[in-house]
Amino acid sequence: AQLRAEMETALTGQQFVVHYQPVVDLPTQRLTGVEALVRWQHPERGLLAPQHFIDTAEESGLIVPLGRWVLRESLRQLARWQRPGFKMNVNLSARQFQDPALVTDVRDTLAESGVDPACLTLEITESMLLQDIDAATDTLHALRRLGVRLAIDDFGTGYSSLNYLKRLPVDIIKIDRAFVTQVATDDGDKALVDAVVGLSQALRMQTVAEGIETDDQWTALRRLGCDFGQGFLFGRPVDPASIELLLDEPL
Ligand code: G
Ligand code: G
Ligand code: MN
Ligand code: NA
Repeated sequence: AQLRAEMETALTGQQFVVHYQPVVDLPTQRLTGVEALVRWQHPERGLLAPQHFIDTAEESGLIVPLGRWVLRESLRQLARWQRPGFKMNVNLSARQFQDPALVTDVRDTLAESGVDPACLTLEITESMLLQDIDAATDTLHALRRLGVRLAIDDFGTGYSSLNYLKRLPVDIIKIDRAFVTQVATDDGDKALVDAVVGLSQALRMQTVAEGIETDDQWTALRRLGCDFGQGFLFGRPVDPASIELLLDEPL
């Protein structure tokens, strides 16, 4: 309860900040976009990662206004960084995804920012789709009609059946770090990533491998045909000024 009250103060007091992690084209390591990751600049405890507050935000419902703020803030950044093809990925929480106002919020925030909706990718997790797959599919279609792209985050850690993946209006599959860590050393993980990449290609989806930390992982994933990559090898989540140093044509 205390944390929740503190977070309400933090939201009005502008203590939240957004950091951005590079997403690269896997073969070339060229920067193609970023993922927005929220942090809390706590007055006493310093910069807090989401693991310290996202669950509380979700349980209390505060994730809805917080998520709305993250979307507005990251699209404001994207408008500044806009260059051909550069993409912004934003995570949606379960509560946000179920919020009846989500689609109009996203539409209005896009309009306010002036960015091309195709430059925004919204990330959802498999578990968010399970409760009511028909309602979830409707929401995904409505979001897609706005022109945004959709990604399934942490893929492989939930219970997605291949059967419904086929019917989901999704553009991108993000392969969870759990499968990337040993992709160069474990034949099982390699086979699994191979299968997910093959499946994605068959469904005309793109793949992003998450949590790439070593050259060996990068090489293995490139050979397996993964399209994009994210991980400490290419860049940690950093503040906006640090991303600006990486842009091809600096601001
Ligand atoms: O860098 P990292 O510790 O930021 O992120 C940890 C987890 O927090 C990730 O699973 C990520 O999806 C989640 N997360 C980060 N930012 C946001 C956000 O703005 N909204 C939601 N719903 N989750 C986020
Ligand atoms: O679940 P989601 O993918 O939205 O969140 C990304 C999380 O993974 C963040 O906490 C981010 O800091 C973390 N992360 C990103 N790249 C790496 C990496 O290469 N290694 C590790 N261990 N964590 C990573
Ligand atoms: Mn994510
Ligand atoms: Na993930």
